[in-house]
Amino acid sequence: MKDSGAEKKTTPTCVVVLGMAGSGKTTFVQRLTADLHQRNKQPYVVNLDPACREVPYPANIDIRDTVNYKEVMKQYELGPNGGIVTSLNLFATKFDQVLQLIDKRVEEKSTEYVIFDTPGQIEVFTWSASGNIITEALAAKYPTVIVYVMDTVRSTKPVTFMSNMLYACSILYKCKLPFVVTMNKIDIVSNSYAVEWMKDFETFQDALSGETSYVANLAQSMSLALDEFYNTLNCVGVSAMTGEGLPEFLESVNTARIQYEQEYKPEYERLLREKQEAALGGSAAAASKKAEDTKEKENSLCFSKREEVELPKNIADDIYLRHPGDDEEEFEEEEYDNEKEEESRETDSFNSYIQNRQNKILTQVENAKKS
Ligand SMILES: Nc1nc2c(ncn2[C@@H]2O[C@H](COP(=O)(O)OP(=O)(O)O)[C@@H](O)[C@H]2O)c(=O)[nH]1
Ligand SMILES: [Mg+2]
Repeated sequence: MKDSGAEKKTTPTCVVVLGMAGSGKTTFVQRLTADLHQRNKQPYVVNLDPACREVPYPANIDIRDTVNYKEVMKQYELGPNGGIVTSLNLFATKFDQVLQLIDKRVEEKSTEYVIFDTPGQIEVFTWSASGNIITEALAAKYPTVIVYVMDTVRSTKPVTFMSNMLYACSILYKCKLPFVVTMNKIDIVSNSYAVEWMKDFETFQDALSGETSYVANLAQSMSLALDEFYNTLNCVGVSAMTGEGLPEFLESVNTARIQYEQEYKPEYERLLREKQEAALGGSAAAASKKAEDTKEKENSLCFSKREEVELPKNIADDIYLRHPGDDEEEFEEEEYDNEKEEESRETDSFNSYIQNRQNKILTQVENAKKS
């Protein structure tokens, strides 16, 4: 790895690890954390998965210490997915405090990497307001890199590979942050097939030609579009299990950090300047109204979308937030009983049907009596 220099010591790179469920995000964060500790570069690690049973690495901040996702599910009658999304939304509203903790750590100790493990289901993070808030808030302050973990074993079919790449591409266009595609599990299947497909368009077309399904034509056209995406992509093969490929991965993160400095940051600053100039150009009255509207928001970097976060209407502030290490509050392990809930819903609707029916008959009898 290149020497990071004095500046880098005080400005860590935020590494946000995303990927499909089971691609190996948590295992990869565990391996990366252990590797960095060995290199005497203690990272700052944040777990953003509220439904993770056990976090297999030493997390400096763990969402589970703040939001109890099972309690959120119970109180708002949400299913497991709703519970996870709402928990992350709740956490995102407090993200300014997370930033303060990171700042504090960076001041106290040289920290090269701040690593974020995200929820198992990718869309919880990528298609929710909270994912946006978190990445935007981080990227406004620190060099931030998205690490897209891809399961090499599950992507050997050309169409599956392409679907995975399209997903990666959509995240790239959505967040516009530098990207490292991390092809994981190379201890089982080498990622060389994927590298070949990405480098040589014709090889991929050949692989696709064996495809007989109706999507084959669509896949061929899509792969043309993806060709451009592949050209500029940082791509690396790793094994979260054995640690293979980690030095190359750190190199890629370094390259992505440079891309952040050279591309993302100037663009971000340009947009910020434009916004400030527009605000100055407006009438004094409009400006003062705006200032009033954003008074509270200005103190934090993650204000921009706070109002977009969907929270249950009857939520009382902090009701589900508890403090790290408050072990007495340990939530009882209790399986969410879908069947029971379904049954109770069915009973309710049956009862209301009977009630309606009774009312109808009574009205008919009354009418018959009258006539
Ligand atoms: N062989 C192998 N298995 C892996 C690797 N990375 C993760 N796994 C396994 O893949 C499964 C899912 O991993 P996990 O980290 O929980 O995935 P997540 O949902 O993305 O966080 C687990 O059974 C891991 O042991 C790897 O590099 N090689
Ligand atoms: Mg995980």
